[in-house]
Amino acid sequence: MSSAFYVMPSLAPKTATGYMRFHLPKLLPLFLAMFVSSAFSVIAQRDSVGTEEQARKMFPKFIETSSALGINFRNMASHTSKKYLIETMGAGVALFDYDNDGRLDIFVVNGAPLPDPTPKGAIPLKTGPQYWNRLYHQKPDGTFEDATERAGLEGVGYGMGVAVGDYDNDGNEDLYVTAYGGNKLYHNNGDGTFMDVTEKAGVGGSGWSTSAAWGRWHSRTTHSSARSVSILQLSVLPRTNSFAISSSPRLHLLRI
Ligand SMILES: [Ca+2]
Ligand SMILES: [Ca+2]
Repeated sequence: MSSAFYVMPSLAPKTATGYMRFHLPKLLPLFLAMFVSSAFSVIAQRDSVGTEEQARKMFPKFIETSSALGINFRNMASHTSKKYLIETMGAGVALFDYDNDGRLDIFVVNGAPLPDPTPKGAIPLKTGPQYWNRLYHQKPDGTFEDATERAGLEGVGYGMGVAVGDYDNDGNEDLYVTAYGGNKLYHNNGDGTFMDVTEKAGVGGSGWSTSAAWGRWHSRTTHSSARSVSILQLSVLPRTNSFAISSSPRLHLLRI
């Protein structure tokens, strides 16, 4: 704010005391106005800061931190001139605590190389680390480390989706990964590694599976005891029957 106060030279006093006596009564309203204006300015700024803080809390912004936190993953869709349908599908991701340390870890599904053109009936296979599925273990400081090889979760085919569920109730989350050409069930061994138990469980499927889900659909009481038995079932959504959840393959793995 700028201001000016003028007096006629002939009326102006010649001493400092005289100046004070002459000007002070006239300057008081100006000083008062400046003080009030400054006070309102401070209050307005404080209220503005408070409003911005409230806005930040109500509408938080997200910052892309993947690389900074150690996650360097790129989905390899292997685009061809034929533009096959599987190239257009986004891959799945799972957030789960595979080592039970209280921190969420990340599993991401990856594709595989596709010949251009791809011969009819050919099953794509992962040919190198750039096509691997990836498991990222979260460390105590919030950053992630690649634990794929240690866990044995590189995968084999053109991956699509992933479903997390502790199918054997041993306290460790297991993984079911869908793909084009066959799916995989990985049992969590509880020591940072996983075991491919697909064949043993009989849930490999075939063709092209996209989504899968674990669900505890019902429980029943055994005839031999009063204990309630929960059944965790697995349903897979084949691309060829995308309008209904398939009942096959259905996995029944029972634990109390
Ligand atoms: Ca964890
Ligand atoms: Ca388990």
